[in-house]
Amino acid sequence: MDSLVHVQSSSCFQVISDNSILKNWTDARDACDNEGGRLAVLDTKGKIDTVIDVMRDNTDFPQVGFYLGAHRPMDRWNTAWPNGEQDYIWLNGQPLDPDLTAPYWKDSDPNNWQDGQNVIMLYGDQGISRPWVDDNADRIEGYICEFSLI
Ligand SMILES: [Ca+2]
Repeated sequence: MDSLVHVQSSSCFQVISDNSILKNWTDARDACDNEGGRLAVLDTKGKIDTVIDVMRDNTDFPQVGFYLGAHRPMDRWNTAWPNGEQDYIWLNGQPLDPDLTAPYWKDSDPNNWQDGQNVIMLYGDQGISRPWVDDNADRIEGYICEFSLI
């Protein structure tokens, strides 16, 4: 299966992992917008756990990253990183809540490696339980769209 849809109380999510339609972060954001959704804003524990549960069943997960709808302000892309995780905002304009997100980061991330990491994705190389990484927005990867049900 190329994509999965899972319904949570307020949203459903579509996981895009088909090799033929992987995208960079900006194009992934636009693709979700064009479908009437948005790149996934995982700003509650319920949403995070829902998506991780979906990923557990996705055999592509270890090989493919999945962009989320969180980014550094664009005027800080590819710069040194003064504020760490606090630099990130969701596409709804809200900052990340470190108390919520801390358990999901891969060890050593977010690290803004080589000052070039501007967006957040789920990535499986450290195992499913701690899949969040900050990464380069230019990589061609999978992505997760969110559609509101309310
Ligand atoms: Ca990183």
